[in-house]
Amino acid sequence: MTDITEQATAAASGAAATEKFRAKQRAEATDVDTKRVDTLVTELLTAAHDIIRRHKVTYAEYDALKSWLMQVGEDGEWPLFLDVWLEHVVEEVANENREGSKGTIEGPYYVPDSPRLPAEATLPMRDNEAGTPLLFQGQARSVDGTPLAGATVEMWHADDDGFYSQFAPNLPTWNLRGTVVADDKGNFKIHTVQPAPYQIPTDGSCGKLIAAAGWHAWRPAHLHLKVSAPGHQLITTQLYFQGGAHVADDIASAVKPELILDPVPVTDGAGREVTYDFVLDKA
Ligand code: MBD
Ligand code: FE
Repeated sequence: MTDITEQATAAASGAAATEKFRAKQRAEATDVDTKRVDTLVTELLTAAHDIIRRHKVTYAEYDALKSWLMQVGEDGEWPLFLDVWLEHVVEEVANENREGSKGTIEGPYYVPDSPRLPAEATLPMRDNEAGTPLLFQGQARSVDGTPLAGATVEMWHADDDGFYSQFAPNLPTWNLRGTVVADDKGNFKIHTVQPAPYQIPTDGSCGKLIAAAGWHAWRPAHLHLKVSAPGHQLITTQLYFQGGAHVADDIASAVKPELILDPVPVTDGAGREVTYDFVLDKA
């Protein structure tokens, strides 16, 4: 029997992210506002023209850009590229008037309809899933303080090797993904394991850009969350860990001071625990 372990590749995770995004986009297709497209694309191109003039961009550089852009498409890495380097500003603008908890970017690895779980639950995981056990607990409330009974807390995160289920090979479909339904006081208790820092794929076009520019490819360890309740605005956010690698230099620029957790050792038993409440703006 041959012993070939399927490897995580930029092209495979890019293809999965592209497919997931297309599925979402089919449901959300919107009308085209010609004036708006004209304004935005003209300004974007004008900014590019200015850069070319200011830096006297050469034909060799223009051709390098052209082949790199073609490669991003072939690798399926447009979702990764855009979510790492642009989404944080879209999020900033979208949520500038919120009064409740901070949000941050969604990133390319969300999958809707993860298994529904009760208010105290363990995320789906393998037997002996690696990593420090983590108890993440808290309450969902409205901005006026009202507990949000039956709020849903969707969580997804990388495993101890930095891999996301459905975007890397050989992981159970819903590994470390779940939709926890809070109790009648808005409380939830989620048992999981602490994720590892995440390195974006280095073997594809985004990795090539990072190497060419002398950047690093890391995101700090993070939990992704979407919290929602009837009559309230959904929060898409991420939470990080105090003192963790790359909290201060996230490649995706998605860390905010309010989003840094500082879990403490559990009093009896293994692992760490932390309490974090979500405050939702009214719809
Ligand atoms: C991630 O895990 C992520 O959250 C983002 C935003 C980009 C790449 C990988
Ligand atoms: Fe992530």
